[in-house]
Amino acid sequence: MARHLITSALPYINGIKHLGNMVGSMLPADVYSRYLRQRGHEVLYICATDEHGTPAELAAKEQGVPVDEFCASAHDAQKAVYDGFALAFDYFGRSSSPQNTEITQHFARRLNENGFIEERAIRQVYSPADGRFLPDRYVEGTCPHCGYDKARGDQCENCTRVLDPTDLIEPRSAISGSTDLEVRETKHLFLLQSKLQHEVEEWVARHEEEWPQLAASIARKWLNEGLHDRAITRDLDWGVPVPADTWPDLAAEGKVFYVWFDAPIEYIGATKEWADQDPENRDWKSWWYDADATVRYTEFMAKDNVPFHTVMFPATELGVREPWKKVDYVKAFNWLTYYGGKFSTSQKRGVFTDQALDILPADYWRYFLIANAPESDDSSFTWEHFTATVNKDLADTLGNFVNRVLSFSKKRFGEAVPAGGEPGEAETRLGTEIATLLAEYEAQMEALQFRKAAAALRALWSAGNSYLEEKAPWLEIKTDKDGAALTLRTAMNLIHLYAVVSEPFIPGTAAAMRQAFSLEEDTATWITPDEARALTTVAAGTPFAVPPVLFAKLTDDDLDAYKERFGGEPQPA
Ligand code: B3M
Ligand code: ZN
Repeated sequence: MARHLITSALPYINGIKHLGNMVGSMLPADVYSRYLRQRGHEVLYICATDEHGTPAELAAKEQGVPVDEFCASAHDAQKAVYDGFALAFDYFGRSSSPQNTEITQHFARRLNENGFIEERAIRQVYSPADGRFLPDRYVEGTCPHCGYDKARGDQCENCTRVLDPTDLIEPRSAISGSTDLEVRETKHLFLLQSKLQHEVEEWVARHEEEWPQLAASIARKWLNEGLHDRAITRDLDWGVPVPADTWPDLAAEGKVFYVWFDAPIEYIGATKEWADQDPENRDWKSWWYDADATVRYTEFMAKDNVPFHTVMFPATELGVREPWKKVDYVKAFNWLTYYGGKFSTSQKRGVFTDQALDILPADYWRYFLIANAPESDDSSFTWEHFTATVNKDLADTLGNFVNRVLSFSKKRFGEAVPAGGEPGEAETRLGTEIATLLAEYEAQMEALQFRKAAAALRALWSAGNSYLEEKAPWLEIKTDKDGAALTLRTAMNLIHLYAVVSEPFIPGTAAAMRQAFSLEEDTATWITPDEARALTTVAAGTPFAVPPVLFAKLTDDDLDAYKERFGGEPQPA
């Protein structure tokens, strides 16, 4: 059995994330982790809030609280939402932890010893109007590559190219909007990525064939443009301090590491946080340091984060010259749009994860988002599509099946799975179909093809409906009571199977379906296609209860109310 190390891009601390963030990182990582755990693999799913950098400082300033307090409460607020979404992290850490400080400083010292860090005097953008040096992402302007006019000084979010603030055409301060910008000289640490170009290329070449095209092509594009030496320190109060033992001058000036330097290291830092809070987890290093071939590391992220994970962080890890685990598989996502426009945190457009949970339970969102994940292309969220999907797939195909079968059986046979009848041709056919669809579902999950896995799951649910329509136990019972008992018993076995195989997608509902049956020592452990074929796990005589309606049908009034509250189409840009 493999040991699966799984991480999803660390949500930035300043504010609750929208559905687009959720579907491009944490949710698919959770679905995959749950699936692997069910299959009996050892899984370590690590995530954390990304807490350093200017946006955190500014958000704290806006609220009038110290930045550490701001981060602590913002972390708790995000964690509460993720609990609401039933994200089963093994640990959800904080990049401002002492563990991350320790490992980040260690990485920097090692990179320095190995000749990959250099102190350089640079000329940096200073804004007299703001009274401060402007960190890269607080200089805005026009991208020299694609002409996007809201490009940030660290990266153009339109064409994903990594930038320096001085590359921008017509730069301005993102804080005050001031265009009165000066360039002043100050000393910073530079990571000599150009010296690592060749090694990173070799490393990417060994992996890219296995990576999905989206991740591989972005990595390639970045390497082809050439790795540039980059400043990895900033003039901020909040961040991992430059260690004084190695760089006393810079430490005295209060320089901290750039947020993108310490954020990926927090994948390791959070694993150590996990270990430190529970002595049972003390072997954290076996996941990360000199890990053997049984450890497989999968990362989840949206496409704008790909360069940092496929090139920049691997360059750091390679330059450290210690055997730190590097990513095996990069699952990258395109954008989820809101009616074809951008979800925007800053412009508050779209649906935020806390609002989503206000409206409906997590499983509605989890299913819809994964079934429509922006895998091969961007995909668009609309309330029309959302309500139609909920009604058709969740309420009609799954929920109605479960309630119809259990209620009818209770009415005619009482509160135990009915006995009688022998499986015949229809059951054999159903068993074969189920085994085939389940094998398809497994294959798609193994390939991390979430939309296709969701389609296979939906097909499994549909197979139950077709069987029920074909056998029509409500008619059968008038002439053949044993036959009706067989049909209902078989359908109840389908419900139990659905409870197991739907768990990664809709864990809350899956638990309700499984708990409908009083089976001793029942677990959500995976069922193989061959085991599923028989449809006899739930034996005659097993007591059951009819669960409350699993999914409420959404009405036209609901649809109107959602559109009214959130806006039914994108606002003009
Ligand atoms: N926090 C994503 C962002 O803010 C960033 C991911 C870090 S992963 C190490 O865009
Ligand atoms: Zn651009």
